[in-house]
Amino acid sequence: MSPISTKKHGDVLVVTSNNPPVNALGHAVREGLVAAIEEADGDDEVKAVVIIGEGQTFFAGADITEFGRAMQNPMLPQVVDIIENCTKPVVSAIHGTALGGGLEVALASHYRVAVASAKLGVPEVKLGLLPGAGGTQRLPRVAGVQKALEMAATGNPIGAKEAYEIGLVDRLIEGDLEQHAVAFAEEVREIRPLPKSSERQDKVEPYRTDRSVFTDFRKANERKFRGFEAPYANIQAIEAAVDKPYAEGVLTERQLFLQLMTGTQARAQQYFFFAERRAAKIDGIPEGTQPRMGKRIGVIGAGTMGGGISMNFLSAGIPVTIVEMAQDALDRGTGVMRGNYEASAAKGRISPGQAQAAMGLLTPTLKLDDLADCDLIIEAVFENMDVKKDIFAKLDKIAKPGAILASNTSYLNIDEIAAATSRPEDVVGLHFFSPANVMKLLEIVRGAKTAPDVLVTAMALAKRIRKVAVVAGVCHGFIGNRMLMPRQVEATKLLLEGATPEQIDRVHVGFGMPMGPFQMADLAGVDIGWHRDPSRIENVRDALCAADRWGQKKGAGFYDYDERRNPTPSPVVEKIIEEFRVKEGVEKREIGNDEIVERTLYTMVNEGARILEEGMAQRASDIDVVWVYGYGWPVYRGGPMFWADTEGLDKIVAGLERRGFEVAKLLREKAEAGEKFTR
Ligand code: 3H9
Repeated sequence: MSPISTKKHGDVLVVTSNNPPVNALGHAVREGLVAAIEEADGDDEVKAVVIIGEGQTFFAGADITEFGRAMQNPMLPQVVDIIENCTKPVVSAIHGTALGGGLEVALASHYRVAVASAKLGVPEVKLGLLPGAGGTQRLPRVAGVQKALEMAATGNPIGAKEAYEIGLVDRLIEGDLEQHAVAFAEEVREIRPLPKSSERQDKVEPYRTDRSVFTDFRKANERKFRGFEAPYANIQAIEAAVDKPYAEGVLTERQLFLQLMTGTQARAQQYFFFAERRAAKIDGIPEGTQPRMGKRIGVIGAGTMGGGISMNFLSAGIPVTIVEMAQDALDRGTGVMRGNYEASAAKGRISPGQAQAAMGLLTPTLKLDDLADCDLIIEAVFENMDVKKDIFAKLDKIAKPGAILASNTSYLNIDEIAAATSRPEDVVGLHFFSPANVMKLLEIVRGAKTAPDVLVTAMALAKRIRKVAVVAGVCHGFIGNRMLMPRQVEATKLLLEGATPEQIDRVHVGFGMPMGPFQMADLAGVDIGWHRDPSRIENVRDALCAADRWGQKKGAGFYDYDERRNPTPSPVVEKIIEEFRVKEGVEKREIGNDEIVERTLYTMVNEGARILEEGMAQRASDIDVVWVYGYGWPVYRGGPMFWADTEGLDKIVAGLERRGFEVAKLLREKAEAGEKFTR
């Protein structure tokens, strides 16, 4: 049965699409839309058409699962042209989201009406693409060049109210959408000529002589778009909308679309779209497992981590009880949180009312006993097993039956922590990344005895606080930090052998990481994990710490910093490295960038393979989600495991062997079998 059905309301033909979950414009939908327009054209009684979506949304875009496969006619560019060329006025009635191809259908319609909660956007850039069904040509003609640039190159949608203000939506609807859309269609049914967005010139014409909008936009977003191909292709296509007649502009759009579609970046970004959604699926959970309650959260520790974690829940409207040992630490912690909310309000990201409401949900206390009514308690004190065990033993006595007891540890053994309680099935790791109120990633660490409904609750809460969660097994450093270790070890060895911090960081930044290993150490603090004994100097890091070079916070670390935190290479560091080189008897040599890649990135892939082999990650794509959201791995390279696949696993194995590393069994097996990690 076709997902498209038609029915008449008087002389208006209502075309309804019912293709759950998101009304993607798959083949059957496209075919049905064309048939519906033909029906309208061929029926004299029909005077106007309304296109509307059944269920939660209007069309959320092309069907991404069709990409990379042989597509069947009619293709979307044909469909939208058929809609625009309908001899009767076509009204798109929008609720939920009109995204990508969905907005292109709406733009090809002669009119658009929407409910106020609807969102309109062209997120193709996030899939490494551009709107390929006339969207880059019609959007600037309707919404204006500046807005089209913002929407297409960032992929962020706009709300219906804004869309109405800029003329992208013709009327905002309150009440029943279908009924009002039909009434609107009745109003406009006699108007001729039909307004066609492809023919509009008024909003693009002024830019033919003044190009500054494009140069300014490119410049303003230089950092954000670094390394990505799609944002620039989007800009170029919109430039064509200004420079060329519509018929020629769409040819440029098509050419750029095909170029992107066949490239590695689009493949990586589309892979990642599904990887992110797959991560939410937890293996081995009995069907029908229901989440436990998550109405009140307890957080132990009001430091940077505890405060950040609390803010996630407060912002989502969930009350938090936060515990500290001393009043001044508690006051300091809550003060920082308040300051963060106020800063967000000052920047206009939230309203002052929202900031106040969030802080109103916080109960600060010095008594652990006050956590008795919490459904989930997250411990976020410093990394010390004895301290954590002590806290969990106390929680065991305080927490109500069924409460989930979580640790925010980044390395320690959850099973050992769970053993300090009489209810290990209620214990789970919730590893937030710093700054916890900003970073999207959450590692859910599944202990040997963690109950299925505890995992389901953790996943559901993660979604509520807008985190992307990945399930990890119990091992030192879980997925993310465990893979960071070989990188760190090799980067430090490379320093002694002759590479500089700048060279290694440059290779990583050139690869697309937001920063290199030494820039990251300086930002996080070189002193993290330091033994705090200035007389015990066993490596470069000890020497830096002993010399008070703790990173950005001290104005000196692997780099020297000025007052504005601009880094410059440090002669002091060079000297420290030289001293160690002599002491260790390492000979200085020229290090090539290839060697840096093989020793710091191939070794991460190798560790990723071990993690998979040991079942510490459920699937290779989960590892990629951890690295993209936790450490800023460039999404256009898909993540370390996807990247390894694109490099070629045999190449990775050869590189590791050349540098004398033991190759993980799974990696070798896959390379020999000609298989990939991610497909
Ligand atoms: C395009 O339009 C190209 C054209 O310009 C040109 C062509 C020539 N296709 O995210 P959710 C699935 S490119 C297929 O969890 P939410 C998704 O995988 C497209 N499947 O829900 C998931 O499946 P499962 C431009 C899709 O409520 C299920 O739907 N459009 C598609 O949190 C639920 O998804 C976009 O990029 C799709 N297009 O968010 C929009 N979309 O349950 C992409 C979703 O098996 N989509 N699925 O895991 C989204 O941004 C969000 O899904 C949306 C709903 C906001 C719509």
